[in-house]
Amino acid sequence: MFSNKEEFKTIFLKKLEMMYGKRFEESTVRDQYQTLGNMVREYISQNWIRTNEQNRAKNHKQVYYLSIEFLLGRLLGSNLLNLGIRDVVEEGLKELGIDLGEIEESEADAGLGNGGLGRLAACFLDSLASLNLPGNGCGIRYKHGLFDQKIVDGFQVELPEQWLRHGNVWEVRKEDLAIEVNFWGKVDVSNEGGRLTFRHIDSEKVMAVPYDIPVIGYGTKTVNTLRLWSAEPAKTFPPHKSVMQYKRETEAISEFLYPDDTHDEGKILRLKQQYFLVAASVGSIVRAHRRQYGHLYDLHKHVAIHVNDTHPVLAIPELMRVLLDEEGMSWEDAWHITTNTISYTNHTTLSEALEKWPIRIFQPLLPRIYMIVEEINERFCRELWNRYPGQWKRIEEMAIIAHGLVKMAHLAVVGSYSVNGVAKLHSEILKHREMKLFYRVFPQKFNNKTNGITHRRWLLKANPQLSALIMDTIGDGWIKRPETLLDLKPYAYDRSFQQELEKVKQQRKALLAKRIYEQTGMVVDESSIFDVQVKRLHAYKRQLLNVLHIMYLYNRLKEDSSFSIYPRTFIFGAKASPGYYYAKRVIKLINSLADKVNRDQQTNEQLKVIFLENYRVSLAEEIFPAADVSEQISTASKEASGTGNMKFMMNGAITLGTLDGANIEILEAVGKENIFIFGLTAEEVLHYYQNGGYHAHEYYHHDRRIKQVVDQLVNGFFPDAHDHFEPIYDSLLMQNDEYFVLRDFASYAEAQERVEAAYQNRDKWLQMSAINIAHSGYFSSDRTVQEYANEIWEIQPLT
Ligand code: GL9
Repeated sequence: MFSNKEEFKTIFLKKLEMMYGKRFEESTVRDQYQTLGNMVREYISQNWIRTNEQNRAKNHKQVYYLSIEFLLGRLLGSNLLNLGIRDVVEEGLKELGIDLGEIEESEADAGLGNGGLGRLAACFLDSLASLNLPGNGCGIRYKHGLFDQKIVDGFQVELPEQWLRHGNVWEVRKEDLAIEVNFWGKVDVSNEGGRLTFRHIDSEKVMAVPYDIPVIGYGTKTVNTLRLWSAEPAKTFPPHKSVMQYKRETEAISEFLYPDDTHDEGKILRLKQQYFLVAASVGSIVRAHRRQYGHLYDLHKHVAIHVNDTHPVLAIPELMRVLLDEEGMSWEDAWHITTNTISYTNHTTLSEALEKWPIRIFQPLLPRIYMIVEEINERFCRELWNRYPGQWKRIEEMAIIAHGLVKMAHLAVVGSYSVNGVAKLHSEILKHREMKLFYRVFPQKFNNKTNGITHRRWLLKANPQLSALIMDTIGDGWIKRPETLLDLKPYAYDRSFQQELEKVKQQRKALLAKRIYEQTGMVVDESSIFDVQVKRLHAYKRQLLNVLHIMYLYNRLKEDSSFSIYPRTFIFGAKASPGYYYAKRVIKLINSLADKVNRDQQTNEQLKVIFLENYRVSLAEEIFPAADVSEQISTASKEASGTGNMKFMMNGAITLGTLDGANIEILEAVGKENIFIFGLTAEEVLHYYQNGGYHAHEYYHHDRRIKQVVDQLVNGFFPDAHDHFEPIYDSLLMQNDEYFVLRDFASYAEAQERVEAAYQNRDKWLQMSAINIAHSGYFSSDRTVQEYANEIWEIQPLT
């Protein structure tokens, strides 16, 4: 299409004129963005077609990754990088007087996810394509992604997100491939020649229309597909509803992403979304398979369907329905195929996140699917009865349907061939605690796949400065083989490398300081320690521990004139689920603290607190490269993996963390001299829980630092607080501090002192930083996805 910058310029200008009927001089940044996006799509169109043809021609086994969330962020920059044309494009545009960076920034984030779980799905897509693996994503094309966050008077305000306002250059609508999805109605059972047949009748029909987005691999010809489904009215309207109401209810299915992070949202619309995703995805998978093979008897040999958390677990009964009712298979054949096709990842053990649907909601909405789940449950319970005769309590505990609820995690384990956790500790907790009864029955299903992140977005794209330094030092082999970042290790001890690394970090801190100034009007000290906690706001992630510690530092600085600290900028970014009352109060607390501390002339040269509003993928790309300290301070056992921890590490920040999730594996990789660990272990935490918790009051009374900061939540210390922080105070003292914030306070404060001392030994710190970067290759999602491909999906690369 174009092979040098002159050709690029010619085609770009011509295309812009054709698309907009105006001269380049009159074009807007948005026109230029659209033009460039269209050029990229044309550029890859042949490879996209070829990838699809190859998949068919070679009878390649394919994986479909079903996820209710894909947190993609922006696509232009990563597509240009993966195609290897970013430099040509950048130089060409520069000669036209256009800044590519500005064009990239005009792209809206595709924010179709809440946090780690959705971003993991996006990282996996990048790795699948880059490894030439035949893997496609299936999701929902929400009209509105995760809400935009504004901070008003310190409080979070949510605004509807509008990523599709100016259209989406990356998507292709494929109306001819729409799938009909059925809700409500009833099941008609008839006996046809001695065989029971089931017909779902009087249903309300919804059309699922696919929008395909190309997923471009790095330095390969593979272009996979992310298929996002949009809900539209069908041709036949339901007879008992007004057209308006039917249209509204139908379109509502793909209107909003649920903004809940790890909480179960027991709403009928949410269940509709889940079945909509699953029915459309399974429908299009089997349609393609039937066309190619004529039948579905060896579906499991050609297709793997992965369900990302329990949200798409209805894929199990839906595939059963297709095989039984549409293909006329026996239960045994259908069950064999289904349980050899579906695999499942668990992403959390928080009990409030385990999805349980009331039968009274489930059954009327999905009558045939409910019948099938009942049958799965009955057969499973019968098996359990044979295995554990008389142990009705155990069987009740393991049942898929019990006490009026359908338990989605149980259905997932019973109906799949693989169940994996997302970090070593998490997978062990699943086997030996959370799902131990299931582990006894199905030990062979359980396995671990430690999470990873795409180093192409989170290092190559987000941090071109560090990437250039790495390339100057060890070449560019790490882009394809991230484990070779280990070649950097000897340079960790090299003085001149350390100095270059420091320069890069300083550049990125200056850029973030600029962003902070633009967003908040605050001037921060670029030579202070940038200490960062960015992630969803959750009690278990313990932003509160960080806050209480900052309050303690502030108190000391005010009270003790002999006390001083190395200048520090504490940076927060977090969205709270709109209905999560406590989390929203913590956001207010961070902002009140920022207000108080930043205004204080006596301390503000040493201490600043910044809350960056509207944390999202594109903002994250500016934050990780600038961080010195990575706060990963969840209550041990609660954070299944974490993935931000890996993004920080890869950009040379040092982790300050608990022995939780993947922090443990980061520790194993870098060694204890290159990470700051504190706090209770998971075992200690779980032991406390078994014995009714610990005595928060004792820690409050016996440590005057703690007493002071906890009292300050309610004693007028925050002039604008009124009674805003009472719920936080109560969580600590009235509700006995479920997340061990006060219990871990002293240990955290001590670890923070170690951080401060270490930072001042510059050579040592830079050495630690380099060692972290060198060991971050293991945490690339290329490694993770390769493990899934080999050990779960059994798929081979396209060649
Ligand atoms: C999460 C876990 O809480 C994280 O620890 C984990 O890294 C990610 C990815 O495996 O999954 N589980 C979960 O429900 N969320 C996670 O981030 N939350 C959402 O993003 C919805």
